[in-house]
Amino acid sequence: MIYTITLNPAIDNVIQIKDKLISGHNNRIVKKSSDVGGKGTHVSIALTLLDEPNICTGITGAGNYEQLQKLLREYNVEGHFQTVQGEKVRQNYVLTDTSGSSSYMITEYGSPISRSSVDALFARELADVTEKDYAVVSGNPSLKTDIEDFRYFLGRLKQTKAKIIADVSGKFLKEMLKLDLFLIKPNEFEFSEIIGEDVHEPLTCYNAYKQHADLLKNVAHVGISMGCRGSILISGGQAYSFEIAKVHTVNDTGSGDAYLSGMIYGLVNGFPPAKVGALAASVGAAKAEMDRSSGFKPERVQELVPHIKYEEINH
Ligand code: TA6
Repeated sequence: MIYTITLNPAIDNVIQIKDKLISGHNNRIVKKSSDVGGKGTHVSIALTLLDEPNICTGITGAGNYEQLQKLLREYNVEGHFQTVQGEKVRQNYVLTDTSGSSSYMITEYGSPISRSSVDALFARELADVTEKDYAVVSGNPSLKTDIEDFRYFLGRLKQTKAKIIADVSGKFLKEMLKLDLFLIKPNEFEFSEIIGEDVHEPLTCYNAYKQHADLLKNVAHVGISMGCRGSILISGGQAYSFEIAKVHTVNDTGSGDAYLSGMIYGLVNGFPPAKVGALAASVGAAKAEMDRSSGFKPERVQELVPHIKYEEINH
């Protein structure tokens, strides 16, 4: 079973304005919608759309939880979160425009995780996790979280012996790299931050990966996404770079989470690396065509896969 663990989920208030956002001007709203926010929740939505069974869990506030549940159920996902009384699901804001350029994310900090909520999560929602399962820690806990409490969470997770997938950044990713990990999927900026140098092209990222092999020796599979410059996947001694699919971007929020979901689906189902990366790129692109933060048309994914250009780079 695949468990997605979101330690700081959100409700995304998606606002689409006409043309580009101009400061000092009255930017008219064309469309408003609410959607599921937070990264692990998006992975559960994507895996469900790919017909891959999964359990959507994590820690969140009890306030607004029913609204989050309602939004998840629109994608046939049932949330199994450990809720904390006196706290609420944070509200994020995603601004997009009709020009198809990138979106703006305006996010609340949310509430820090506590050891008591971690213990409750492992006593209930994660009680049955074993070494046969996958645990996807996707999305950082609130930046207000004490790193010792995150370390405590990781210690509990390590005890389950599950195969761990990490899509976190900064100090949280540095902590997770101390564990044996099944997969990480930083973007170019998150990868640059952990290796301490700026890399933004597929081959420079791959060379940097080789130069920092010691830092990443505990990670079985490494994906690095680079926006319009595509992505690379290093897996099973092979390395490939993938171009992005040529699609009309409506809202790129959540595309990274969708990309990760395609990678997870491919790896869990034993696909060869080239097929894993092509599927991941197709899911990420299919998401970008949608106006909300999550979801995509599965049939679009299948249409895009054969057109993803890729090449082997570990010469
Ligand atoms: O990756 C997309 C997304 O999860 C949005 O839904 C929005 O909620 C934002 O990222 C949250 O990012 P954060 O890093 O604050 O968890």
